[in-house]
Amino acid sequence: MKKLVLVMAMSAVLLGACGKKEEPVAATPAASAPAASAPAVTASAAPTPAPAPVANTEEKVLNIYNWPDYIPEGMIASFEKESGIKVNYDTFETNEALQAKLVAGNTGYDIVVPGTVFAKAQIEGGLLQPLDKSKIPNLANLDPAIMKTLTKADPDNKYLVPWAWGFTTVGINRTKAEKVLAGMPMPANAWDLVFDPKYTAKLKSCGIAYLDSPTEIIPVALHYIGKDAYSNNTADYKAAADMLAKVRKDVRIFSSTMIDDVAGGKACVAVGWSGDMNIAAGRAKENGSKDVIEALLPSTGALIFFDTMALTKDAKHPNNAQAFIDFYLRADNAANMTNTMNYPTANKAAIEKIKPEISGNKTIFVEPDYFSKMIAPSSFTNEAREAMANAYNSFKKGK
Ligand code: N2P
Repeated sequence: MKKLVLVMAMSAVLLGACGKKEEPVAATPAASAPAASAPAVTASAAPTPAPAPVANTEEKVLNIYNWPDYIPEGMIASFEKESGIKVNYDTFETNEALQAKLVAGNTGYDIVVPGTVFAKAQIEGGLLQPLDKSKIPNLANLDPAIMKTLTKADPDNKYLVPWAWGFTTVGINRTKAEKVLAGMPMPANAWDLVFDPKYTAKLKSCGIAYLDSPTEIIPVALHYIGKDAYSNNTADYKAAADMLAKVRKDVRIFSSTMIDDVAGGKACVAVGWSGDMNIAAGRAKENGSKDVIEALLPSTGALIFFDTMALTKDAKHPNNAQAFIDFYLRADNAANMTNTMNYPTANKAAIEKIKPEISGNKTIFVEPDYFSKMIAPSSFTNEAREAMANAYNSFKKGK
């Protein structure tokens, strides 16, 4: 019941931001996939021969490009074993890196996993191809409410299949941070820990880490200074860069794979992803550390992301890709992802298989009250994306 309420709250938030900003539609039309052949419906009593199964003539290979630390151990091996398909699994660290690959073309990848803030323009720009849904019966396991929210990026749910969702937030090693703050009280708004020089000047001695991507840092910086996280006003980006410049010297690590930095005590505060911060907390414990590590829920909200599987426009193994997507959409596999990676699944059939310590963790499955404060995904105009990249680069270079 609680989870249903959550999903409904989430849908309301995500739909609320509907149609706020539109990416200009690129000139290239989307590549079209062969139409799924629907079996003919017949009223005749005569036995109809079953349609001959279409042989999968593809070579037994599948190339997947996903985010790091996002798939349970053994999942690829078990797909390979049962399908006989050899999977090459590579990772990218930012939406920008994936976008650059897709734009350059000939990626060699069949499945990619963009965030919806980028996927919308990728669909419009013809960089992805529609799915043959007849090959993915387990799409029926997905939560219709979440699929509806995805129509903002993918109007008819033709291209995108949810992998997981989560949010960019502040992670903390409370034990180490409290020590260097030396009696200074924790702020109500956790973003102060990473954006207010009063805190960063102290916390730098135990290590401050930021995700290394304009579209992770700049939207939360805009939000922190009271602007729209998906602003279209270039002056706002200048203001965000000015704010960030004040803390630049205190930031030690820029990384999208900071789990071990946080778990191992190299960073005591981070702008990181919710699931990764929870993994870091668990890993520290496993390693025998007594430090308390937590993902925080800043009082003003955190930045939601939605990552989705899609076929590249020139995927050489679309059937193998669809077989993998179908495999991932089995309730057991989706639940395994959430249980081990600490990111919520959009798979409704998986929900009952999620461990109580995960479903009850408010920094993984946030409560409806908090959900309403969160920053819903939107999309950026090209101009805004450029302003964002400039603001981020000047921040990182320290000029
Ligand atoms: C998990 C990766 C989360 C991706 N390590 C954020 N879009």
